[in-house]
Amino acid sequence: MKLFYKAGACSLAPHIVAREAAIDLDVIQVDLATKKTEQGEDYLATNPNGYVPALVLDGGELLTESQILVQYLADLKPESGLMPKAGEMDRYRAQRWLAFISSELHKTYGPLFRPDTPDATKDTNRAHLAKRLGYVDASLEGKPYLLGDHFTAPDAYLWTVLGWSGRVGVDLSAYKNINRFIETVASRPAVQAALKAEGLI
Ligand SMILES: N[C@@H](CCC(=O)N[C@@H](CS)C(=O)NCC(=O)O)C(=O)O
Repeated sequence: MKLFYKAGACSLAPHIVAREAAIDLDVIQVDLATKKTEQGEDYLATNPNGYVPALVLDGGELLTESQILVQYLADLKPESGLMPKAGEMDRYRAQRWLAFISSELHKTYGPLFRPDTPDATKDTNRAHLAKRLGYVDASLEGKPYLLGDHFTAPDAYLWTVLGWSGRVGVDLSAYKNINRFIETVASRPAVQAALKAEGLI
């Protein structure tokens, strides 16, 4: 399988999940400005939407959407516990977090990176994030991870998205549980390995 990524982007979430599950992937960096892969190939021929992450399965099928890739990879190694089993209530709790992180957090951070986003829109997005991050912080009270004691795929996605905060003026200093969560996840060997592979440490 090939994972197309950009260092530190949302593609870091499936990359972390793959390493947590000990799944061997070819990781291929994409220049999002030129839409060229590190081999100089046209990335739009792989993913016509031009964004990362994209996973190309061994049979050639393309899978996209961060929240789907982390589930697909976790389900390849059910014994990893990275996604609870379908039918169990925890599965829906995990999917609920994935949907929340995608639609309430990820897509609100996105415009903060773009130079053409008006300042007023950026302020609106930061205010929206402050509300949602307050909710995340309260949800992490008394537990190390979103679902409790065990690290799961939503934790990888949340940690990745939170990591953008300093670059786009989202102040996390008020959120003690979020800050503890960031440190806990950062200390995981698979997370360190993914960061190293992406050239971030
Ligand atoms: N709907 C996609 C969005 C992915 C996305 O926003 N990727 C960003 C990086 S975090 C990207 O590649 N942006 C460049 C672009 O859209 O051209 C998902 O949930 O995975």
